[in-house]
Amino acid sequence: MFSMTLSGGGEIFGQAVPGKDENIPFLVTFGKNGETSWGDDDFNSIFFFTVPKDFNRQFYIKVFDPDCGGENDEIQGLFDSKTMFSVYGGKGVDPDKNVASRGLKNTDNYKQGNLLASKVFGNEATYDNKYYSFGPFNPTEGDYNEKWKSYIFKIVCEGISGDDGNLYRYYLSRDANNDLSIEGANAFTYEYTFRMWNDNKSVSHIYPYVDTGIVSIKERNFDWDDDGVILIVSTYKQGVPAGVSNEDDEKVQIIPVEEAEIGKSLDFQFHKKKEYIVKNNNVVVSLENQRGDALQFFSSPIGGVPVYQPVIGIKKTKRQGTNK
Ligand SMILES: [Ca+2]
Ligand SMILES: [Ca+2]
Ligand SMILES: [Ca+2]
Ligand SMILES: [Ca+2]
Repeated sequence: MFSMTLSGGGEIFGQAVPGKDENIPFLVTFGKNGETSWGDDDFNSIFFFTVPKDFNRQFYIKVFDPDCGGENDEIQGLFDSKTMFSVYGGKGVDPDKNVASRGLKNTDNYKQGNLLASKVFGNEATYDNKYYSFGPFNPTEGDYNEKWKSYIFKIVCEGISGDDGNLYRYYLSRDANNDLSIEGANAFTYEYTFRMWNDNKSVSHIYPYVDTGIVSIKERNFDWDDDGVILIVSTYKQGVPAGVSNEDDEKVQIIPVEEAEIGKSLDFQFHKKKEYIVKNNNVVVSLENQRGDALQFFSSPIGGVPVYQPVIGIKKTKRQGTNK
């Protein structure tokens, strides 16, 4: 069960988004006049933060480099984009209870919940390469989820005008001016739009959690620019290659899940192309189970980073659909 994993797992510090183990430099959201061929298919991004109910102090949701200009960001012509970040709490936020909150379909009203804070950023030196802190928030302002024993908050990033790419990161912190994590907190999303490193030796990771009842996963990647290989690693899979997309297209494939992978995280590994550097590659990844329900990616993998464990002398169960 999820709640057991969270509490029994001990030290989960998933407050940095992208997470420490993910090795992803930035999230990216383009202005709504951007081209999807630049790597963002919907010009918005939704992340959830979970704060355990035992934590009873105020906290902040910090955004690093919220502006679109100066350092880090992707210019198209000139910097003329505006990006709005909005924090939501209260009823309607919990994506378990309210599927629209996941924002996977463009028609979904993903802004349900109480708007706690919101700010629009343009090309502003004040916030360039610096943090802006939303908050303080009280944990009880979140949407309580009994299964996770946590309050859930949502932060929505929208490229409301312009065409440039805003690169940024989040951090959930006990302090406005320092990065002080909250024990047992975590962050997750359903659709991950991120920037790859401009380094052909780098490997980035995302860690979806395989809950009870999942027998297969439909994986979609968009605008991968044919940038090397995507491998799926778990305690059971040594490295199953996934189909890769190219320019402004998507690749979808079904990956069977084994009994041994239930209740753990998978490791989707993004190995950049070795022959030459695909520069400024932005990519979108989303997953759903066999019932069409979206799977979460946790910034801090539930149960830790999965390591392949060869099965020796034990008959494998459920061999169907084993990939080559
Ligand atoms: Ca910047
Ligand atoms: Ca522009
Ligand atoms: Ca930025
Ligand atoms: Ca791309």
